[in-house]
Amino acid sequence: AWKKFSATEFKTKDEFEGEVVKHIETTLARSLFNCDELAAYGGTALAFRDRLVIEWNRTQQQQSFADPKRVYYLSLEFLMGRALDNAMLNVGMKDVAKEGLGELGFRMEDVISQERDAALGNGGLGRLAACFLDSLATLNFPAWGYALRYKYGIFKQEIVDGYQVEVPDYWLDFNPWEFPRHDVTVDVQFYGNVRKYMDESGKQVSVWENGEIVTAVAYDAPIPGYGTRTTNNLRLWSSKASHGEFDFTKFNSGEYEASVADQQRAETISAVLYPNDSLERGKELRLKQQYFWCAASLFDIVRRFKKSRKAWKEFPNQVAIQLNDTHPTLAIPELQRILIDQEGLEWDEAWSIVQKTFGYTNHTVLPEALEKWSVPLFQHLLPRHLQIIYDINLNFLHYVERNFPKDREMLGRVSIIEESNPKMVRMAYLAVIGSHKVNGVAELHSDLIKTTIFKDFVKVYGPDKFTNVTNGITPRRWLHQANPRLSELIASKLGGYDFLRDLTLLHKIEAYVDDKEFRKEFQEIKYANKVRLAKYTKEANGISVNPSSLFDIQVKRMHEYKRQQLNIFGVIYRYLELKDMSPEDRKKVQPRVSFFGGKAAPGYWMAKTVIHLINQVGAVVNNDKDIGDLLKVIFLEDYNVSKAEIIVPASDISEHISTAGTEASGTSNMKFVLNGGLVIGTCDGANIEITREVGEDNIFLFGNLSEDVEDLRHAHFYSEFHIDPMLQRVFDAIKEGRFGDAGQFSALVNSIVEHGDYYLVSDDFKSYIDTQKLIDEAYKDQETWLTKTITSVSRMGFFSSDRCIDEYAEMIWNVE
Ligand code: 26W
Repeated sequence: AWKKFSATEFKTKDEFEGEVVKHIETTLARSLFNCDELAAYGGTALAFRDRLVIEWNRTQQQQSFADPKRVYYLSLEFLMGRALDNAMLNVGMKDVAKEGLGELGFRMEDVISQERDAALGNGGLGRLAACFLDSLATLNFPAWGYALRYKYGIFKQEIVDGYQVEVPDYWLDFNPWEFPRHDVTVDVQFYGNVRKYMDESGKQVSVWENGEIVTAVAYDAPIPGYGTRTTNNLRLWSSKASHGEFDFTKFNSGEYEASVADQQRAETISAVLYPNDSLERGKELRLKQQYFWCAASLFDIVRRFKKSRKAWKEFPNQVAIQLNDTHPTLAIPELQRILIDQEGLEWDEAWSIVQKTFGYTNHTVLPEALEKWSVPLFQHLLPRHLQIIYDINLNFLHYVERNFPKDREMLGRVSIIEESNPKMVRMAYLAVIGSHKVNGVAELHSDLIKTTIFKDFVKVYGPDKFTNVTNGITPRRWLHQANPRLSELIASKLGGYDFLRDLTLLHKIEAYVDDKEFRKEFQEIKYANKVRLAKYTKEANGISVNPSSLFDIQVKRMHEYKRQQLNIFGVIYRYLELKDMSPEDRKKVQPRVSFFGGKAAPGYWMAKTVIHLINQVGAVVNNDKDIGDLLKVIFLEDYNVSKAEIIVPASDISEHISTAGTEASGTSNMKFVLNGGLVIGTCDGANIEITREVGEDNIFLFGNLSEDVEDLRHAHFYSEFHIDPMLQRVFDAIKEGRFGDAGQFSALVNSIVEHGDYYLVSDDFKSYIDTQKLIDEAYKDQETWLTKTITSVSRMGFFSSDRCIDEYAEMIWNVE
């Protein structure tokens, strides 16, 4: 039998301290006499890492031996946040460590907060991938994540004079969680040409040659599961110049500078995460990143498969590859290329393997987010892949032609190649054609993709190829770590922490909804979490907010479709109403703090304008003596995972107010409700399923429905379009210059007044304001409010990412 921990074991606080001291003095080569919090973090992280590594090695060895079907999750983004708290949770021994650190003179929270976020993602898609890794390990699935090791993650946001400024995020200074594997490398080719010839048997062979080679080096990070010894692997590829002959000739011939330049050019590939989260810009470097990562990952996956010496037809029984959006779609032609050009399989046999191997998850229906690459760029960078894509397309179009002989338009509509100038490769179509299952991320979204962007493909393949897997979140991070007191309260009633592994057990706390003690404690926890956020706000923004106010929070990427502008216009409206009231009437008003947070893509001017407006409104409202605590407006700088862990547990209300039909799912909506906050939201994404679970009485829905959006947009142009009068009041106040120079906000106002209000801000404004008033009234009745929040928490079991991963495993991956 395995001894659970064979090396560097600690069971007591003294042993733990010994480990920490050893690491500080030897691994970090620091003196104990000037040990600061950062060194304490380093020592603690390394002590826990030692224990993680043992389990990690064991898991990998056992998987190599048993050789089960593995899941590979290809995602350009993994928004992991901090690792130490999670490692402590999964290893256990956090209490021991807390005591030990105390003796060394440190507080656990301070030590944990020394760690920099691993911010290798933009938003929802990247954080979902991180939750999935947690669930895959917890559920004991043999699974690997594959991504790029960006030197710079998502930029750090600073607010200067109310404007967003981007600062580079160099996060790798000290990262104890990654292990460079200098022996695990893959050479990846770009550019070059394709030579075709007949071999002796008369078969045509293609050789892609004379390209530029860049080397991928693997960096691995352990992914521990909760309540299990399984520790999976996240493999990140870093690019460097290859040390092929080419380099050496240059070097030896004295072209030192040129060879250094080559080096830097190669390293550029994995240098920086693209900060756009829904605008495709068609940059060559981005396509290079995608191919570099797909080629390295597939080489690695195929290499592992070949060790088992199984027949190629077994490949899909050993390997499931999930494509997180279209970013890894090149993996499809790459696998086809490996199988036909390198392994000598026939086209049809290879293609059947490819289709059985891949599954594709779509995360957005926004047309501007759908990836397309120009054919000339493709031809230049990946000439062989372009040929393969043309062949895939040809076969597919023949099939369509045979089956839909009467619909001549169909061929042009479903072709992978868009006949524009220049021609474009539609990556989403390639992903659909190359996969055996396509899924959306919430019910409404999965229905929408079938009736809009993939409508014709439903005709071609039938509806069964398309399915839904509603998103989920890991309760380990988003309940237990972010809100330890709530987790403890729940555990005290359920007789332990089993609910962290089976979140449906939460339904049992509904029995305590009338229990006085429980209610009191639940309410105290919410208050304490609000105090914590108030304290943070004071430190970060220098503004005091009253924790007894209603905390209204909208934190997510800044985007017009998410409608932070609707929220801030609503705040302005509230302010104008407050200004009009008599001091007597003001006394009856429910005090509120409106928190905002989120990054705008650096080139997205409209989103940046909204940030500026929020800050300008804050500057006016927060300093208005008439208003005092009745209304505060806070923009929380640099929203990220670790800040979310403070922000999410502190909401009374959170806002998920996208134009109906535009937000694929949303996942923070789930996090807020799980932590005892209610939602104001549109009938969009997972809000709809949250409503189904918690009940209509426990959520504040408003606004137009997705089926009406098209007609409303049409009406803005072809009927008389009247701006909602309440919204007009807001615009008048902006135009009067009450929030600074009106000219700065004219494009924002005009997008609604002049340019058709694409996101239906005016159409939904009244309904939004009315619903906010309902919320003010409801909040005054604290007892009923509390009942709503407790009931909601108890009904959130469905939204665990564990449920979600089980669905993928069963419906898409066929793994146990
Ligand atoms: C090519 C530029 C680009 C980059 C990222 C386009 C699109 C993306 C992502 C698909 C954007 C994204 O994060 N989508 C979000 O995915 C979440 C997880 O499924 C959903 O909860 C969000 O609703 C969706 O916006």
